[in-house]
Amino acid sequence: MAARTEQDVVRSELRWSIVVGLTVGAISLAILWAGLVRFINPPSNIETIDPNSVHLSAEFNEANLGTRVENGQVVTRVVATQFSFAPQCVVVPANRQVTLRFTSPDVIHGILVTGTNVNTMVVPGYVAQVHSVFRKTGDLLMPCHEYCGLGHSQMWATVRVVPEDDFKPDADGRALCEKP
Ligand SMILES: [Cu+2]
Repeated sequence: MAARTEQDVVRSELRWSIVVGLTVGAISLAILWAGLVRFINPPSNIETIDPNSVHLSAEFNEANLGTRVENGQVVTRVVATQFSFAPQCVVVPANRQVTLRFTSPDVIHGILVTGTNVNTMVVPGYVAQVHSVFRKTGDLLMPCHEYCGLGHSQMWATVRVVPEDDFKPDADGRALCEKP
């Protein structure tokens, strides 16, 4: 075996630095692509709420949960709690921007809606907000993805995406999941 000269070592280091550079570049591109093309971003909304009185708050009281059209904007509110979501089903129109707002009165939960960019943690004391446009109609599964206790595996809800023409909020602007 030929003795390795300093030149060999330098060349080897150069090769590895190219491999590392390409890897870092690929990861950076994947992050940019997810953020700019797929709109998958960490939530940036910082908004606090008293977790002890979520059900009494103006926004997250029972009569205000679910989907509501406010000034032409579709807003969906869900409370994540051990071990269910309130409401268990929310209806949203396809191909329209929807603002989803979540909070928790007890422990940390996590929410994702399968096949969409909706994926956030729900931390007691804070309101988690995500914007999304649902392209495909049908029922999407919204499970809790943050272990929150013994009933965690039973904790999921449904996001019902309906064609825009079938999305009919009532006089109050509220839209509810119709019983199947
Ligand atoms: Cu949970």
